[in-house]
Amino acid sequence: MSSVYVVIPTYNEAENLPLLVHRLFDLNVDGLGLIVVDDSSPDGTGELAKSLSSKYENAITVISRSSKEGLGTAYKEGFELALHLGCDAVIQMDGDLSHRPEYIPEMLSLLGKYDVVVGSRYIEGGGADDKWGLRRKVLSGVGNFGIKLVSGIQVKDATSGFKAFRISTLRAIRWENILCKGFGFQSEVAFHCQHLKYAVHEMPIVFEERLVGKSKMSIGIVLEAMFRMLFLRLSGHAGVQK
Ligand SMILES: Nc1nc2c(ncn2[C@@H]2O[C@H](COP(=O)(O)OP(=O)(O)OP(=O)(O)O)[C@@H](O)[C@H]2O)c(=O)[nH]1
Ligand SMILES: [Mg+2]
Repeated sequence: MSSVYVVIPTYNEAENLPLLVHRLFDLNVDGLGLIVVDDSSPDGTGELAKSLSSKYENAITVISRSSKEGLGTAYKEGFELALHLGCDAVIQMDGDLSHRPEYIPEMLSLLGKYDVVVGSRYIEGGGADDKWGLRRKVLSGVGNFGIKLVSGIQVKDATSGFKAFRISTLRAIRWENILCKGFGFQSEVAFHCQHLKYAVHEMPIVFEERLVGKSKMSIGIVLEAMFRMLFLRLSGHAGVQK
């Protein structure tokens, strides 16, 4: 049993994964294990993750899915495995180096006080690096504002995909009711944490634009997030109860 699992969904991240894995294990966090959920990436990310595992004392488990099914379902499968294997805490993060692994020790220490820690771009000290041009910043800001408006989510960064959970928190969430396949998944989780009255703490992070590889963001993914969050708000938090 690892004490902390980091769950990373990947689709064509072969250029980013080796450096990410190196930086993660360089943190020397006790009992760190990695779960990579890969959707048969054409660039061989899944095979690469398996081959990296031997270099890091088999601390990497790879879930290989047969087709691209979205990061939301990938996270759910990764979390399920972490719960099954057993651990004290779970981190979720992107595999494109946008989320700096070096924030993880602080996130884990904050879990001593809080149920969930959210890496936040929209609080003092947080933000995005200069490579995020004005267009990207505006899109993200408007998307975050829109989602907060329709859903009533109070956390400042409602679309953050960099989070740390106590294992008890992860176990109590009804994952079968979280349906978004794209980044709306992040907001759905924030919504559930709020309605389960978890102690959620936002920690400032600087989000870094991916240097290599392609973004999987699409209009369909944005619309899915907006409609799903509106539905949740209107349906009176159905499915959130413990
Ligand atoms: N397994 C799996 N992973 C995915 C899928 N879509 C995206 N990912 C991964 O999820 C993480 C976030 O995806 P990105 O393409 O960076 O999307 P994003 O971070 O929302 O968008 P950007 O801000 O434009 O980078 C990355 O590690 C992707 O490789 C998918 O369908 N399946
Ligand atoms: Mg990204």
